[in-house]
Amino acid sequence: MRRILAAILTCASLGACTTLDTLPSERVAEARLSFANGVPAGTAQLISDGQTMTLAIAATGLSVGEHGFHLHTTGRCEAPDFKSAGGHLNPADREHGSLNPQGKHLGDLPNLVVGASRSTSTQVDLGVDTAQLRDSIFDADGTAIVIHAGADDYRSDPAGDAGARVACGVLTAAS
Ligand SMILES: [Cu+2]
Ligand SMILES: [Zn+2]
Repeated sequence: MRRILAAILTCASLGACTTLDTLPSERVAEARLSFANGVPAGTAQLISDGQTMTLAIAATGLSVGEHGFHLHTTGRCEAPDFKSAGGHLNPADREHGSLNPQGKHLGDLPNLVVGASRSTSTQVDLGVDTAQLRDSIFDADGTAIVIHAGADDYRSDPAGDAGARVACGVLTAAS
């Protein structure tokens, strides 16, 4: 923890926090996301500091606005609708959404917010311990990352009413 804090302070004092490699971290998995027409939509990396997991994503080519963003239960991205990725990653058998009293799914993530650049990058603390998440992500059928056309309302079961699946990528173990 002290090392992480030191790294954050260092990067704050340098005025640049764009790289992750200043943190004591291990790349656990990565994904390349594509739109239904095959055009690249960005990359995601799953990073562990040994205790927690962070998902870092950089996406591009999205429409302006908020986009639902989830881990889906099956690591298969078949265009055009990406239904092959299944529902949200949900090993604890909860309902969808952080605003749902019965929620939330392990795969529920905050909406991506996209401005005029049509691009976005963010990091999400997944809030679970590393071992549990590894087991869920690297289960027999793998895991996909999906970006939706619309915003997730964090409430509507089972998928937040976030609309069509516009981009998808399969998480693979980092080499
Ligand atoms: Cu989704
Ligand atoms: Zn969900």
